[in-house]
Amino acid sequence: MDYFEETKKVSGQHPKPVGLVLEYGTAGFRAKAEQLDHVMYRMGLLAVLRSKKTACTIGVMVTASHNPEEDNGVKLVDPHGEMLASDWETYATHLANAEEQNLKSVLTNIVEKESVNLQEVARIFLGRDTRPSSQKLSQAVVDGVCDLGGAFQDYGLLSTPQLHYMVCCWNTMEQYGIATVEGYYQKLASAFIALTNQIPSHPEEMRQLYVDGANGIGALKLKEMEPYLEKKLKLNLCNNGTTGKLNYLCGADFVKVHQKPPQGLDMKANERCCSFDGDGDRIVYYYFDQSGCFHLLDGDKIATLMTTFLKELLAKADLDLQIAVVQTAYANGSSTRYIEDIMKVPVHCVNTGVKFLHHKAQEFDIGVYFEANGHGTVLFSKAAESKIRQMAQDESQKGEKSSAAKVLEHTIDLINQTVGDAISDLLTIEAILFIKGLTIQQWDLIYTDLPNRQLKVKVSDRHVIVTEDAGRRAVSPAGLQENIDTLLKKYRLSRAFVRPSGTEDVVRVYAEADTQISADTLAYEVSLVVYNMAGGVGEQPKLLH
Ligand code: NG1
Ligand code: ZN
Repeated sequence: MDYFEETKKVSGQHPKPVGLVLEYGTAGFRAKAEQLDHVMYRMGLLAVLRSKKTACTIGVMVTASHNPEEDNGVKLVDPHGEMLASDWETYATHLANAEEQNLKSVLTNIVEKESVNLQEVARIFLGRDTRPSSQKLSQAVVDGVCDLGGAFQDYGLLSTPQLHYMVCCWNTMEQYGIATVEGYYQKLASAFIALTNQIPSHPEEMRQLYVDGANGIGALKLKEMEPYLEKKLKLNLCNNGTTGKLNYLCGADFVKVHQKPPQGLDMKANERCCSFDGDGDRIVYYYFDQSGCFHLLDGDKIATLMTTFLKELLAKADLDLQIAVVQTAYANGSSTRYIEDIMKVPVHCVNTGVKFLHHKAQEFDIGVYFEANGHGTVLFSKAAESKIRQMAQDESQKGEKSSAAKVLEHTIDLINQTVGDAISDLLTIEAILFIKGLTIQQWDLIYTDLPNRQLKVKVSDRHVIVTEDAGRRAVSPAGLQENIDTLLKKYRLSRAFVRPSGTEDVVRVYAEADTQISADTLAYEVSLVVYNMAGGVGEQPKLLH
């Protein structure tokens, strides 16, 4: 029998727009929703091959995260809930771009190269966000899965990290947790309750949290979870998707990039607020002070808070475990200096993209990783986890040592170790603030961010920019980096870099310096250099203040 016979018949129902070329980028495929039907179908096919290759369940998530509502996207989730292996990203790109008549040969090629056993059974878990296009696109994935005889379970609406969690649970025979949404809520809620029970009572305002749900799936899922939290936290949810548009003037990306609050959130001075992104895997916190000044606590501040908490617990429990922080070039220079010089915790800088942070963090007993945009989590090695659990359950241990080990154990259970998770991060942060008795203002004071600015430049081909050193230096086009270096000399405490985005057709520019005016001017000047040297299109960059 010709294994790929069915695909020949059905792929015609999911035609590829002529000339369309897409790439499996930092977060899978992303494009306008109407361009993606064939990609979804083909990712259904690829997921079956990946499942047969690994003899495990594979996840397929339909989402474009913080992108506009009109966009959509898809990514595959590997057996332990991690991002797809990089060789398979290349296959994904080939498969998505193959002309109809070449589909079979591209599939056969993957099977041969990877020695995929076609007799192996395949199982796929599906999830999707709340975009209007997601349901139909997810049906195209199902068509692909079914054409290659794969079994599937469609979870319907899920946050991205929930799907990662389901895949990991299933493939670990539910050692990680129960592979249902209730299982997820119960696991996280009981860890959160156990942690907050460490402190008998606290002022009412500590429990109040304002959440901007970006009008997306995170809002929906947080609402669903609320009853499990037994009123330990009073959540005021806005941008919950009932009226507003997904990610429009709201959500974590909007708040981080524009450094201002989302629309739809009525903030009063000193109130603790946070924003999710469109698929619930990022979170940033913020507040207004008495003088009306906006303070953002981004992924770097979150990483610092979590690392401080964990390091103090390790010391109390007298556990000799190595802890490290993983960041990207976008991490604020002040955070890196604080973690390295004051906290004496090693910091590693890797390429932008969660998979790079995740892999690096796996090298340590405890690896804390966060992107400045609020995507991150904490990984505990198997050995570290069992040491902690053993100590927590050892009845001969008494006093501070034993209670620190117990807190560490609950923290492990509260953190989604498969991927950054806005709900899990929210609960972890709230528990830490609660246990340490910190207000958001006190947390903010740990260090002061250097003023910074992120800009985008449109060029005709963003891949003319090639970088090295974790995206911090441009090696091409020739002379670009030298020009940036010259600009840097004009400003104090300055740092700037450019790199092609992996999720949008733009070049990203980042600059930081001693004042906001300097950071803005530097970002503008670097953008101009990019525009002039890397084939800028459309309007020239403008100086924004
Ligand atoms: P790109 O578009 O490659 O910069 C963005 C984020 C990444 C990551 C991915 C996936 C920034 C500067 N970049 O990637 O950190 O989160 O999206 O969503 O925030
Ligand atoms: Zn996201």
